[in-house]
Amino acid sequence: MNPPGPVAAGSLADSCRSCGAGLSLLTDFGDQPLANGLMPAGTDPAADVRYSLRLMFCAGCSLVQLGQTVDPVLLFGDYVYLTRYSTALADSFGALARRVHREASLGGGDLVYDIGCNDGTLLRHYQQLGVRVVGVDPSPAAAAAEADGVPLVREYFGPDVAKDLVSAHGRGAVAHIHNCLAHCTDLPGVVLGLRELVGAAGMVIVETPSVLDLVDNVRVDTVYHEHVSYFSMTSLANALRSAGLYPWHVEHTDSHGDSLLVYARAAKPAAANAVRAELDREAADGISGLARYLGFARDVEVSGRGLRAFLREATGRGESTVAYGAAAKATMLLNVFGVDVPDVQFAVDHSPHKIGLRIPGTHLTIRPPGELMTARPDVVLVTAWNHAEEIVRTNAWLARGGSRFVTPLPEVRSLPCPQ
Ligand code: DWN
Repeated sequence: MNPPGPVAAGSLADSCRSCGAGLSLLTDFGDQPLANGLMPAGTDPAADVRYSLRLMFCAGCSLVQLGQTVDPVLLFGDYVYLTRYSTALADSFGALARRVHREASLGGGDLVYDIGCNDGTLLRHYQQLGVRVVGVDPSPAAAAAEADGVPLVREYFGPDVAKDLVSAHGRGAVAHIHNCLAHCTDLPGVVLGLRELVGAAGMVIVETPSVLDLVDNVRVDTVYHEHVSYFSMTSLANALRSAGLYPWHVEHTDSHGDSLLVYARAAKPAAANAVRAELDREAADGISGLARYLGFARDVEVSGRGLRAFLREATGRGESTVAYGAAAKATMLLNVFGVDVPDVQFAVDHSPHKIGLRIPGTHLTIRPPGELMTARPDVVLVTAWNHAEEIVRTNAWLARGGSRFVTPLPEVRSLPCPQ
């Protein structure tokens, strides 16, 4: 197990952040470091601050959520994640902007909001389509958006910020929130704010990882302090309806395993076939019962044992392993499973905001991908598994040179060597 560091208290949630009902414990991951809390190289992992990390279930509205929250300023005040370095995700935003622009017949007079807009990747696509945009993001990533000419407000979003935005810029034809609703501690306030932004006529588009994908594919590395909520269509619909927003369409996207992409409006939809079908599927699958989630803790144990054994045997054979992608997921995988140097020697990442830093709770430093030329590891552990196809493609030379690319979850799987 990684060195125990100083433990700081988050604020304990004794009731559901969406509906207020009581919570049951699902899985206790102990004290873990902050996933994006990258540390200066050469500092001691034993000094890295840790926070309790427990998954809870609400029988009232089926929302899986964290049992405590960490101050958002600690999570996002020094945020190193920029969408543009997750190229597949950035490309998917381009396609989505063009599609919404077409299907909603957006014109120059229309306004698109993006909550948690990060470096403005999505909004820049709308700007290229001649649509007016406003982003909201309190993190340093927003500086990149501003540098690219994306108008934005550096605030933590909520109903008051929404009112100010509407009086300053007007109602939005569309309000996007991608991989951000799960980060919002004041869930009812944020959905009320979304309703305020779009009024009676506009559309809200939410993208968020699916809790069933988390449980069924043991995506334990996506459980971290930034993610306070883990949605199903059922729990998301409950949260949206509390603010008078009604889902009328849902699709699945693969930017982070399996995510829900949900379209909602203030008006009750005449027909919402895809939503109805998703809700029925989830109900048949026991989504509202604690039992549906109880196998997760055991599966996490099994996956951890498997990965540790794989890495230790490789080290035992004198083989070297390098992690690819200093993603938030990498921090959690390594810490929750107790993996560190020498079983994994270092990590590589192409984000200039991460290179030169250390993955918290571990001794792994983050180096530029170019170092693989000299290191030529026997094993490449693709910790940014949601980008595995692209990472293998851009490093085909390494695979053809004999390095084995593997993904860690739910069990260690070898990736085919590109022809
Ligand atoms: O919720 C969150 C999700 C949406 O995104 C955030 N809180 C943080 C972030 O999670 P993550 O860090 O796990 O995201 P990614 O997109 O899986 O991160 C991939 C990492 O891999 C980035 O640091 C960029 C890096 N990368 C690389 O070095 N070479 C990515 C690709 C595609 C590459 O070729």
